[in-house]
Amino acid sequence: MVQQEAVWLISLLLMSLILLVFIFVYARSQPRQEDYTPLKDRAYSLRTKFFWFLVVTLIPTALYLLRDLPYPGANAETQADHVVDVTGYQWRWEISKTEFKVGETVLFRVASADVNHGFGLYDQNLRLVAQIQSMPGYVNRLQYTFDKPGTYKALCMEYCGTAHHGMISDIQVVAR
Ligand SMILES: [Cu+2]
Repeated sequence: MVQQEAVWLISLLLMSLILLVFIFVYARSQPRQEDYTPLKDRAYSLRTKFFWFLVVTLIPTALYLLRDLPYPGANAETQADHVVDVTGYQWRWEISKTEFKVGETVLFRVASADVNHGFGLYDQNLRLVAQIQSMPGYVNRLQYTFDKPGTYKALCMEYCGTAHHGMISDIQVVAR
């Protein structure tokens, strides 16, 4: 009995001590208004400056980046000089017209007769200039304006079997 009372007393003492620590920390943590006023003012003025900085830089940037809007959409046939049908086969391309003049805008209607292919249009330095999926059951539209003369190439961009690498067709673009 005596032991139990001693343990109880010690527990009570320790709990009080912990409570005191909590009260001390809580009392010390109360913000004193006057300490923070200059800091708050500085932060708010910084925030206001940052806001105007964003307004001044981001609005012109957005306008500049969106200057090409509206992008030519899916119903762009009327704007194109030629509408060309492209069909992917294992392993060749069938392209209804392969000779164009510089400055001409071509709308490629790309489909596939068998499996998924990728219609990739490369300029004569083999730099990719336009690409779209060639899929069975879909006609995907890709519009491109040839701005340089030369021999462009259509390459398959999606591995489609043994002779995938052989799916290369030339497209000639001649100066006006
Ligand atoms: Cu292919």
